[in-house]
Amino acid sequence: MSDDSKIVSTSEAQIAVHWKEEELINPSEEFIAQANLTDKSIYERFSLANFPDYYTEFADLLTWYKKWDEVLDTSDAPCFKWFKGGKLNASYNCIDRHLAKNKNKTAIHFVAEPEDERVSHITYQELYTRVNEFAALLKNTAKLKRGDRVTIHMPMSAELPITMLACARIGVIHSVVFGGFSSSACADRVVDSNSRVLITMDSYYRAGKLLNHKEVDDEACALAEKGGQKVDTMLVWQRYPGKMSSPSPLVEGRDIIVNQELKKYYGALVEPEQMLAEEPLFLMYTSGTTGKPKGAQHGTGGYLAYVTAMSKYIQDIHPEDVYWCMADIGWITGHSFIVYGPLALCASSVIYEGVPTYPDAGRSWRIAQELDVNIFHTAPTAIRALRKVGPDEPQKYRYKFKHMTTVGEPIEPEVWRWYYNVVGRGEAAIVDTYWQTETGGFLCSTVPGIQPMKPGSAGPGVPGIHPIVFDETGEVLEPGCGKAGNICIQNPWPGMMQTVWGDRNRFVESYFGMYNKDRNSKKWQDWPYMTGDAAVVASDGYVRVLGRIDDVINVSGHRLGTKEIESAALTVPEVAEAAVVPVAHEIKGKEPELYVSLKPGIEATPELQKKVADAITFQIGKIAKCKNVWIVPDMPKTRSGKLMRRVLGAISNKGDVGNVMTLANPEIVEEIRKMVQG
Ligand code: 6R9
Repeated sequence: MSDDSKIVSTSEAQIAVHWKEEELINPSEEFIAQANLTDKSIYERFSLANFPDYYTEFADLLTWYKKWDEVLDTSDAPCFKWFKGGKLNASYNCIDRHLAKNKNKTAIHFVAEPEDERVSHITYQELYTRVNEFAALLKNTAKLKRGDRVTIHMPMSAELPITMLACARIGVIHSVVFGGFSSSACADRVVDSNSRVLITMDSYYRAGKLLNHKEVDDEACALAEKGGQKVDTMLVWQRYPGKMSSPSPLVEGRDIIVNQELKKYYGALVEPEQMLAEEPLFLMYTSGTTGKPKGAQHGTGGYLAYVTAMSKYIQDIHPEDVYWCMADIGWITGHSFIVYGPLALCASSVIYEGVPTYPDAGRSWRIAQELDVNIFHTAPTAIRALRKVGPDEPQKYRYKFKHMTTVGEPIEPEVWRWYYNVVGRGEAAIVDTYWQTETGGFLCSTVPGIQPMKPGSAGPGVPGIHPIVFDETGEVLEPGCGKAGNICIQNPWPGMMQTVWGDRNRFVESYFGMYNKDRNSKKWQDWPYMTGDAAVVASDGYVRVLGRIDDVINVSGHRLGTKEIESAALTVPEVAEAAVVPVAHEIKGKEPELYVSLKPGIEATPELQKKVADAITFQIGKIAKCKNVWIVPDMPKTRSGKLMRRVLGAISNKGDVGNVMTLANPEIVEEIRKMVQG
């Protein structure tokens, strides 16, 4: 998650990185033979010298009403406009254009949590019908029009992409808020985007419980009104069509039950709006450590072209594939790689309700087996959790992945190898995709049909992306120099956010503040995009992301990436998860402190603590010796599964843990605090 704290000195990151170089692993011949992209000349074609014209190859994957007049307009840099003057519609590209050949193909497999509900399969024809009907409702009942914003606070359901695509059809800008977010997080986003319509669902299942979701949004409406934005229409989808499964009463004059209202529009067709490429498609809020969340604004043509190309070339999706991305649609990964990318390619995309580990550790692999999923996409946090609860579980099921993705955090080589050997049975190609909410699609990854994999490294910039690493003075750190710095991207790309909704200045300062020398420059060369991540580039060009700039710890003038220490801890077989935080030290400046959780059934003992400490000294050296090794029952995590090092850091430094109520497991914070502070 990006935040404003990224404008910090990268002097912290001038480090000699002590992580041994991992061996390269080649994807199988079988994989390469079927891969979408095996032509190595792509890197030449997509060289900086050919920028920006090479990106028309991506735009050509889409169907346009009118081709663009200009590939890249830099006149309002760094708010770049891609494929200027071109006209298209995202819902048309994800649905209508597939009907002639593939109307009977499954677009969405929806897997409900209660296993006796079985899976529902929505064909492209049915998706077309349902998106048209809901678009008619949005237009006529909710009185929405092109350019309006709508907040969508829905759980994982087939109705969520239907809602998004219906908005896209009529040119309404959607702002999806992760379903697990609280009423106040939702209200902030309603206010910031000036949404007068909120779309929700009455209830949903999570780990065995049917949650009353409408209640959360009743509260969100009240809070939004206090914040200055009245929600005049709340559209409520029913989890069980035909009956309300929330005890919260309807609010007269505001609430409309979608499933009833839709009857007025059965059979309706709505012409897709011909959107300019640069018109916004959606907002995705991303939180900062300071200030209110930022609405990353993504455009229609550039974004859709970019995610379609990434799904095709990096995720290697073919129309005949069954593809499952385990993320929640409420995050950017779900937008780009459950909805827009895969559907633009006419793939079958799996959406599931619930959590991967309920009712038991085999759920994910059962879903994969039942639907014959062959491309699987998840995050290190889920991989670690699945490894923890059921390391041998995948072997019990019949499924065959040809390709797997990891995203969201650096992955420890140890965890990577379990993913590769056990989940992928040593056969599936893995791509480690490094990117951000703001970037729309991938920045760094291997192209699986061209390059070998390196556990723990994302890979080089994807074709067209030209990374560069700067130190805090703006000096370039050359690949192979062994030092880490702030990884930036030299060139704009079509998936890049257009601006922060309603706050151009914040966009400029947060992402370009440090390395741009002339705020009035109209040249793209003057606006390297600052990711705010520390990374080191090996001599082969592979990028290893160490974490946010502020995740780098300076110990006695030696700098250590928290990930290196965590990786070392994870080489101890009993350890399931590890997190390192910096603790202030009078003489050394900072000292790392380590938190670990153990695999099930393993007891915390002083011997084990010592074993972990020794592993770190062994793997990295005495320099990385931790002040303490705390064995905790679980790690504090966000709802999206990101390990909250900030919270652990506050505990270690006896500081304020801040508001932890939006965490997935707030109760664990107090337990750890007692353990550490006594
Ligand atoms: C897509 C997404 C972005 C931050 C990013 C970085 C971290 C993402 C990564 C990775 C190492 C990877 N990150 N992918 N770190 N390897 N493959 O996660 O977006 O939620 O905005 O987070 O996540 O620190 O800056 P977002």
